[in-house]
Amino acid sequence: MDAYIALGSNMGDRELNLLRAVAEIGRLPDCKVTALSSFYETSPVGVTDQPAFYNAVLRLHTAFSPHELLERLLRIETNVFGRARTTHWGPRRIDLDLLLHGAAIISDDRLTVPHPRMSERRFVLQPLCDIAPDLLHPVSGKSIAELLGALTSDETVTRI
Ligand code: A4P
Ligand code: MG
Repeated sequence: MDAYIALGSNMGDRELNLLRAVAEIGRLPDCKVTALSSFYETSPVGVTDQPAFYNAVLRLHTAFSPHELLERLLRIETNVFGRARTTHWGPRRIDLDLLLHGAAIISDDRLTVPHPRMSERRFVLQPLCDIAPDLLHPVSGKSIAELLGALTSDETVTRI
């Protein structure tokens, strides 16, 4: 199954944090990173009074179920990056979001897939479009390139 994971960092060495996270995700059992976007520097969305982020997206070939994969991602956030859950949407060394898992549509108390805010966020759609422009969003049926083209937000997203 192909899953797409968004990576974000706005604390510490942001580029190194993304590289470390890609490596850790690639080390998960029976998982293989099969595509990786460019890295982007992006203006903060939501809580705007915080440092700029680095963002990227990868494609993972995996046998994990969506919930198992989420559990592994949360474990990397905590164990590798020592992430304490403090401010919602606040600064973090790493944030790993499961964007898509095949065509799965899930919404329970632990997991929502597709990620509920992915279609409005340039910092997600631009890197996702690098690696999967023709991929169809399982709910809207629109391609990633279409979703990106429809954005009107003034978020800045600069390839680094
Ligand atoms: N959870 C449910 N569904 C998912 C999913 N698909 N992927 C649950 C990952 N997690 C999911 O996440 C809280 C809980 O969401 C998890 O325990 C999991 O069970 P969190 O990472 O602790 O909280 P958060 O990241 O502060 O909140 P959230 O809602 O994930 O925020 P977002 O949407 O990730 O936004 N601006 C820029 N430019 N770049 C960014 O990367 N990121 C955020 C965070 C805000 N602004 C940003 C960026
Ligand atoms: Mg998150």
